[in-house]
Amino acid sequence: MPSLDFHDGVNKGVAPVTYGTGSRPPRGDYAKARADYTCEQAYAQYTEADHATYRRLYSRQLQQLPGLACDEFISAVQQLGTPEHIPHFDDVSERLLKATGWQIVGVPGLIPEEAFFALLAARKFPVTDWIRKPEEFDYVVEPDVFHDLFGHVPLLFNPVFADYMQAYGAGGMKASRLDAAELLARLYWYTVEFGIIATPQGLRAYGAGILSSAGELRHSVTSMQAERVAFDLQRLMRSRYKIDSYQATYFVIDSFDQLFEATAPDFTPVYRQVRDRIAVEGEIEAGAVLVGERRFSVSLPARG
Ligand code: HBI
Ligand code: FE
Repeated sequence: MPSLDFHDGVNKGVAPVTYGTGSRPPRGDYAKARADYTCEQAYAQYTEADHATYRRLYSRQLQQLPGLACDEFISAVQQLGTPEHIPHFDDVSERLLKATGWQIVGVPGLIPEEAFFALLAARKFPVTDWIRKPEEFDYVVEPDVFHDLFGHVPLLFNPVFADYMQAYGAGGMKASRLDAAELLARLYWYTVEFGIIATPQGLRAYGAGILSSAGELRHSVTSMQAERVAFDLQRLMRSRYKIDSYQATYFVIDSFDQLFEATAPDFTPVYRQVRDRIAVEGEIEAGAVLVGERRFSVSLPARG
């Protein structure tokens, strides 16, 4: 993800954070956050309109899942509880703790990388507590409770993916020391946020950015306009990504085991090799395909 920018004088508590270098202040109330950036879910502050927004987003997304989302996601999504209102984080946590030892914790919005990695390494997934306004129904700039909860939490019920996320957090704490945060952020972006998995039934989405997006879900799996290449750690780390449009390239894994195993070894030599290669050949632009690279073809699902 792009570098995080600290804003002074916006709030009194811990420093708030936004993506990129924009000057727009983040929306969350960072004054209520603890030192580790977590906060209580201000449940009583949700209005009936907030719950209605969640309900509408959930139902629009749910009906799109068959044939586009991976089975692991579809079978776990009901663990979020009733689609009728924004879930209580504590209820979801209780089920998640039993399934994979993960918990969800409230946060006011984006948090600094170090704090984010530390939470993941402790098997705690930060979930933004506020929800988008009705006028942002189709697109919200900062992640909100719908993206964080609906997009990210179902796969945390999968044991292999859950371990991958924890390992990512631990690796992140180390990457900060090795000055490799940007390379590691690409891994997060192209897997956790925008990952695609190949199944016997065809390509399916597992990335939260795709699964919480009304338009990108179909685009990522079926559009002829997008490139889909096999997951390759070093190729991925050399690849730039888009933050303001659908992805031009998606990386396809064969299984969550493959993802976990490919990312288990120490990344210290990987970062060095990737940097050396970038120094010689440059970065790979989003949407670029390398000579001889295998691309996945899409099979258009039957229209129903
Ligand atoms: N904070 N709340 C929140 N959610 C994220 O997804 C998030 C973050 N802070 C940092 C961050 N993501 C990125 O730096 C990731 O690269 C890894
Ligand atoms: Fe996300």
